[in-house]
Amino acid sequence: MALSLAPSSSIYVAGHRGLVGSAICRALAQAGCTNLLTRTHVELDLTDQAAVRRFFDEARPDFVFLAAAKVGGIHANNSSPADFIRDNLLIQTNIIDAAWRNRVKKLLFLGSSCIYPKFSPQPMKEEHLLSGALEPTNEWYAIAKIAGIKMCQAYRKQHGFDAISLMPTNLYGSGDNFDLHSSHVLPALIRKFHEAKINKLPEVEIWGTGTPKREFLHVDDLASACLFLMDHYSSTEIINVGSGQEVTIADLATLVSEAVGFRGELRYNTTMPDGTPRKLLDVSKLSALGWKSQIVLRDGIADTYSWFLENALVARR
Ligand code: GFB
Repeated sequence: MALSLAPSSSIYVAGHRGLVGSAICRALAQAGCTNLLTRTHVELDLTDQAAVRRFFDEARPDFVFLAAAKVGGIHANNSSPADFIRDNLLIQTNIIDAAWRNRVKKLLFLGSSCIYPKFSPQPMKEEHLLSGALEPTNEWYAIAKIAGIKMCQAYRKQHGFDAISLMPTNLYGSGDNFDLHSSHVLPALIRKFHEAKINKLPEVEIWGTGTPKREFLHVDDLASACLFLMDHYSSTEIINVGSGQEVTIADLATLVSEAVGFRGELRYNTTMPDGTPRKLLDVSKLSALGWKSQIVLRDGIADTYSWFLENALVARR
């Protein structure tokens, strides 16, 4: 049975300073939810089991949005596999267990589209989970996220804990990470094109061949889906959250260069990995529940570029 968020509900947003967590906080505030619990990394180290248990014992939230995670783009995933698998396993295990122990009414766990096999049929349906080998550049992160899904399912099966798991596609938007080593492709391209324009450079380097396809979802759309599913979904089955639209990296580069106003050349560095060739989510399950994304990619890129310009000095660069 689905539960409803009320203005007075006590809601813990884990990872409230990140791309996803900050968008969820904005959406909750817009929905009139005023009783939000947040803790910075300095106040609460989510990899510390005893500290997480203490926090839940004291704070006793009714609802939990588990948006805290170690995330990054293809290069970060590929070069720090130990950090990605360790931090994500610890964070999600500590929170899911402490939430159940403290009788949280409902928990929403965020996975990722990279949990699906590298050569999954497209678009990828929820039932394609664990049907083939993973993409090697991010299998460490993917395995941690799959463990999170299984933990939610196990706690529901054994304890009746209402934990749901959402699989978002590639995200972007206000508050993104613009560090060129650790970011995802969209914020990286915004920064590269912007700096090339300012410095009057003749070309911008794009990693890989430009042929992989990716589906992008604005983080405000994801936050809207999170609130919708917290209210309307209660199941052991995972559910995809995407825009249903994919573009090649080359087409994305053209869109971003137009938004930024860069007129030089694109140079493809094929010594950098492409990653999975395609990962388009099948969003028919979510559509059938009555939710669809609102922000088209061109508008979302313009919005993110504006955020970058206004926040460039404080953005994580
Ligand atoms: O966004 P991205 O880093 O992650 O890269 P993934 C997507 C594609 O863009 C790859 C290419 O083919 C990259 O080679 N690309 C081109 C670039 N130029 C750049 C650039 O300057 N920076 C970056 N970062 N990429 C991640 C996973 O996979 O996606 C995570 O590693 C997670 O686990 C996340 O699932 C959503 O889409 O390949």
